[in-house]
Amino acid sequence: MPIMSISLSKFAPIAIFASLFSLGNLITLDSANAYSVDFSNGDFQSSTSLDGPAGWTGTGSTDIGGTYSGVDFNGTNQGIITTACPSGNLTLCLNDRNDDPGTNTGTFNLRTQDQISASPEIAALQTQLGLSANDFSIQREIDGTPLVDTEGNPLYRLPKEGSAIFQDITITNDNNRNTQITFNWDFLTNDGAGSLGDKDFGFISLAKIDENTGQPDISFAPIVISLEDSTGSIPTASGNNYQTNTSPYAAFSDDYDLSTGQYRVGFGVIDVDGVGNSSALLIDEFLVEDVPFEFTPSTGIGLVLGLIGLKKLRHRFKK
Ligand SMILES: [Ca+2]
Ligand SMILES: [Ca+2]
Ligand SMILES: [Ca+2]
Repeated sequence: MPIMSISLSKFAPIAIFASLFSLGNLITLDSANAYSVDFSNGDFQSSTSLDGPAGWTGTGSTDIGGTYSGVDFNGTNQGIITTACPSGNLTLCLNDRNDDPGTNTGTFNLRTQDQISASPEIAALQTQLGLSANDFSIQREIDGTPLVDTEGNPLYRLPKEGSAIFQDITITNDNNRNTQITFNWDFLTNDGAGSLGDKDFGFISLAKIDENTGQPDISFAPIVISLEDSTGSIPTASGNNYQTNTSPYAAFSDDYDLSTGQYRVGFGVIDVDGVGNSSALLIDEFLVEDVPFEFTPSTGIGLVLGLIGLKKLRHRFKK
């Protein structure tokens, strides 16, 4: 019996410590140290403006609106981005260039906006998104198999032009938490694959921006993730809707180790190899938060032991 009482009195403080440690992860005890991130209009509902103050900035053929090409996310407004020229004579879109033969010129362009160069030599779109000139030169694939030259070196796609929407998010206090980015997306295309493999792609990009200079913070390596590529045979465009929508709206969620600071999140589409046969990306329900707490077995045991410990301690004090 004496042995039993000694083990209990030693056990209780350890268990309480374990409990507080677990609760510290579950509930941020000090609100001044809570994870905090600012972004706006992630559902594209509070504003359909793309001029920046309402959340999103658009560059190239972009818009916020309802159903597009027969697709929407639960019937609500969404972000829309395409790689098609308008009719007219603009800097890149010269002489009424028709990117989608078989349709009227400008059918798949939004707000009569020119395309933005995405070639590594000019890299205008990369610069606006805080990226490096080669960040869209992703490796070529044919049906998911990476392509290499005769000496085994990887072959890269040739990005030509594109469009994007972007906004700057600010993490005021990362509190050593990872950041979870989630959104829903759909890729539509009038393009396919050529002899050199998959062509156009929709992407999300992430770059860190120096809050004082507005220039990219090179301490953070920019991230570009291809969401979907144009594959298969190239269809013949007609009507007002894109020819290929291989799957409906999909969900994306991933965790990133982002320190406190300002980040530029971009969504866009790139024409690869040539400027014709346009593609589109639809985006909705963009959300940024700290990675939600998960009740793992170890933290669960900590909580349970802590509660036992508190009960024992209270019992001892009553005695
Ligand atoms: Ca929406
Ligand atoms: Ca184009
Ligand atoms: Ca194309």
